Amino acid sequence: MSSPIRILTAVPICDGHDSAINTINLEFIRHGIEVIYLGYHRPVTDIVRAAIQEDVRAIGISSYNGGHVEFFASVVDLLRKKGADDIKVFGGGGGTITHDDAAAMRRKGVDEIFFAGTSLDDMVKFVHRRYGKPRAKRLRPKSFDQELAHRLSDIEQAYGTGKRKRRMSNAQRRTQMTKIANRKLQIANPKVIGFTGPGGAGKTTLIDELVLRFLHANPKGRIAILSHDPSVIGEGALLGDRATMINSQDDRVFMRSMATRGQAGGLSPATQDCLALLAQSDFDYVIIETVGTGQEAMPFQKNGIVNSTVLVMNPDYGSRLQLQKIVMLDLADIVVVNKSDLQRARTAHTEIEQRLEQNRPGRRKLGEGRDQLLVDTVAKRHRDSGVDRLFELIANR
Ligand code: B12
Ligand SMILES: Nc1nc2c(ncn2[C@@H]2O[C@H](COP(=O)(O)OP(=O)(O)OP(=O)(O)O)[C@@H](O)[C@H]2O)c(=O)[nH]1
Ligand SMILES: [Mg+2]
Repeated sequence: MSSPIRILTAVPICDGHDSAINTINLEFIRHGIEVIYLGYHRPVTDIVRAAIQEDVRAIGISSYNGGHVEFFASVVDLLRKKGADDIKVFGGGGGTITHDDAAAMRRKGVDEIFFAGTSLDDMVKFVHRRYGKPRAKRLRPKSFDQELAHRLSDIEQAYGTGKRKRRMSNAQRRTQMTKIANRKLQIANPKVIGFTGPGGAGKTTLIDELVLRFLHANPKGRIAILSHDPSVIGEGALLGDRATMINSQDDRVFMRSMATRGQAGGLSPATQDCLALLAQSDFDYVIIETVGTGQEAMPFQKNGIVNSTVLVMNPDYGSRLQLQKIVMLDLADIVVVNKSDLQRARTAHTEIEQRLEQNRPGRRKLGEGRDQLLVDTVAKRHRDSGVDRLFELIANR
């Protein structure tokens, strides 16, 4: 079985018309395509950086506010400049793109423009026909990010085609790590931090705020993010975290979005190996975000590559009884009560504090017991003091 086609979609800068692309995204996903959605009001540089890091097959742009001939051409030109012209460009903009404009855009290297009245089915067929086959030949990577992106694709594809077992043994992983280490990527020793928690608790928003603080605190540092969204084997997925992560669209941030491709528990079959590769690469921090998880989830292996784990909780988890059932409350190094602006947050803090108290050294009948940290945040507020505190805790761990 071949891996799903991965494409990136976006709406250009100064354009808020996202309703068309949202409809098209959903149709693509329904037909087995993995769509990394970057959002609206996006500059050429963000689109090209994301496409290279995500190593997509093509970029689909939806443009309504004019300037499309120049905008599409700039995307094609920048891809060429970056040595990434194996990533193709296509798109539409209803009646705002005339047939003459479309002809000019094709001459400048755009693959296809879709006009008003085209059926969604025709667009899906186009993507499968044009981008469904594997690339004939890989271009030699021109940059560190490009090389890393290609290797992450190789790992993901090997799992997709069944060439690699669903989970490697530790011995196999060590061999793989040695092979990776022997290649040319610089070796570093980054802090690897795992973020998990229920769907919608604010993990992505929080990570983006932490990235902003990191970029300010370390003027030359680099950070990698491995982000997950759910999908079923052989089906498509909406990988939408980039649309929320505004601060993370930066040359010093390498971000990769992965679909779980049928694996339960919050991560993808290829995650461990992709994480191993990132952890061996030249980053100060590697951040991993799971999909929204349930009570039983414990996505990060004990003594694995992840150094610290952060459980992001929504204040609205139910009652104290629910807290007894959340396995990660025993395992996380830091527990965050996000959305502290909400009414129930104060009660949530007290209840979770009491729950963590049961894990403290001396309180546990079995095992050693541990000191866990509890932090309240409002991730959607800029300059939130709780997020500042979380950043300090992570930086000093
Ligand atoms: C809906 C709409 C809005 C909504 C947007 C909602 C949203 N969140 O998207 C609202 C009301 C908010 C809005 C606001 C504005 N709008 Co408006 N809007 C439209 C409208 C009516 C429909 C666009 C649409 O979504 N079509 C549905 C899609 C699915 O169909 P389609 O356009 O025919 O596209 C086909 C293909 O091209 C293809 N396609 C499209 N994109 C892509 C991408 C890919 C990857 C692929 C494969 C295919 C593809 O899919 C369709 C298949 O049949 C158009 C007029 C029109 N009839 O086109 C004006 C229009 C685009 N808007 C216009 C304007 C001027 C504005 C405003 C500036 C108005 C104002 N003065 O405030 C603001 C700007 C908003 C902003 N921030 O950018 C103008 C643009 C004029 C121009 N460029 O010269 C238009 C053309 C109206 C007009 N005739 O004046 N708008
Ligand atoms: N009120 C409030 N809303 C927030 C806060 N932080 C995030 N949100 C909102 O919560 C919603 C979900 O945020 P995300 O960051 O996407 O949550 P997530 O945990 O990454 O979601 P999944 O990846 O889908 O599990 C968004 O609408 C955010 O704007 C907060 O501190 N307070
Ligand atoms: Mg998220």
